[in-house]
Amino acid sequence: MFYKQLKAFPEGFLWGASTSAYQVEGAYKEDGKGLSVQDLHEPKDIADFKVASDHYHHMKEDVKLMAEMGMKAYRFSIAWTRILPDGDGEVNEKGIQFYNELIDELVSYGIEPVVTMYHFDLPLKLHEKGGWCSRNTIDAFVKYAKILFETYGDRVKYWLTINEQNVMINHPNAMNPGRIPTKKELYQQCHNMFVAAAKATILCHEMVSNGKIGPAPNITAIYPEKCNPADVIAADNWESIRCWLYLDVAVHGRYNSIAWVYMEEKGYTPVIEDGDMEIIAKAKPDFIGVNYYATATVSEARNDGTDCQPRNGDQQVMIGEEGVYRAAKNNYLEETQFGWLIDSIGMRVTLRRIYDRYHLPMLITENGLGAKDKLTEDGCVHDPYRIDYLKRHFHQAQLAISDGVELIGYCPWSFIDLVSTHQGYGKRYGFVYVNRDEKDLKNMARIKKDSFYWYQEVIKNNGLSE
Ligand code: BGP
Repeated sequence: MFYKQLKAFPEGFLWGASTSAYQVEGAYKEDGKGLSVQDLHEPKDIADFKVASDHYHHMKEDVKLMAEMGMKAYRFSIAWTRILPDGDGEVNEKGIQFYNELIDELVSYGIEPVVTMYHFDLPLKLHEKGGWCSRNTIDAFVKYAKILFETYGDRVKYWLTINEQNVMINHPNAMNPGRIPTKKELYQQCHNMFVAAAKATILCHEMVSNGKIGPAPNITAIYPEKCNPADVIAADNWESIRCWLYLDVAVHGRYNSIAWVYMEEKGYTPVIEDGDMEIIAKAKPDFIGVNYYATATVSEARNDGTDCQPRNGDQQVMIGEEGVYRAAKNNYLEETQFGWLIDSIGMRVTLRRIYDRYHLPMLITENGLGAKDKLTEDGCVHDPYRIDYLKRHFHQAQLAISDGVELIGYCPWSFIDLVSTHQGYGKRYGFVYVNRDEKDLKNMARIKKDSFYWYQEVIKNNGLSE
């Protein structure tokens, strides 16, 4: 086997964990919060996002647990609708106060706040006025961004603009209650998000001293099924359309030619207004947030009406696109209980590809294992599968660092159990168990899983001990 000298995780490495507002907070219309598109979204037969893990009412207890685990960073999102209930109208002081208290609490324990400005929860009022298809949403986002930088910029140095813009474009169901937009509309939404994120990036640099800001897309290496060159082209194309498009615009300030030609051929090109590309080119991210779960494997499209074969609606499962690519099986990889591939080496591949293309520091903003965890009679949650999963991925992260990749931190999904986008509490990711299930809210007690204690050791040692 090829010998590789392992480098240590750098000093000050941001070992952390992630959540997002609508999946963890609950209190969906308390203290002046407006509704977001997620508050209308009630996944079939499963818990909705209205109570979630009730973090809104357990905030101090939760942050104490973060400190006990030793977390150096906490990546969370701010609910736009707590700050501006209508998306662009009056400011809600109680919402401002909640995040002030959360940030103060984190800082008091020496935990670095890493804030996602927008994680799937567009204010419903903006959605009703056209959502991201409308340029007004760009202005609303800029107004919201100014408030965030002004209010929290003294304590928050790490900012993420938009979570998984590429997932919102490729899997629009959950973000668009009512009619699903056409692809043409989706690529217009996408362009408008690029402009909004670019404006926020420029503002952050103007308003937050030492502020660092970047995008947080869901990136994954795409493998060709065979060494058949036609499969390689299909994999290249899909990687450019699904992944690089989003980082090329954010970092290089331009659409890549493969994605642009794809949009032209399909009739999806967005309207680009005068000045948009200048703003996009001027905005320079400081780092890249990477959500990585699994690689995908594809083969050449047949273009015979069978390329798209929907399996389930999950964001991580590729389904194919007519004339573009076919989803293929990768016999080298195992799957989770939910059909997501487990590919730790693929994470190293992905990180290397990103670094080669952009040469920016990276922060892993999501990665983790969704499983059907059980609270056992001994009052514990034994999750050796999660420990095994993370161990393998941490090892590959260390190998990537040893390859020269600049990795500044690792925030697994998720700090605590929260509502999964499709499977409610039947699919858990946390280091901390929340004692509730789909229908029964029980007592919402927080219970440390075995992985909690394991991760605590990893953080203490600044890496894996074996
Ligand atoms: C990412 C999202 C997260 C989170 C995670 C796990 O795509 O950014 O919000 O939900 O996936 O996904 P799921 O809950 O579907 O298992």
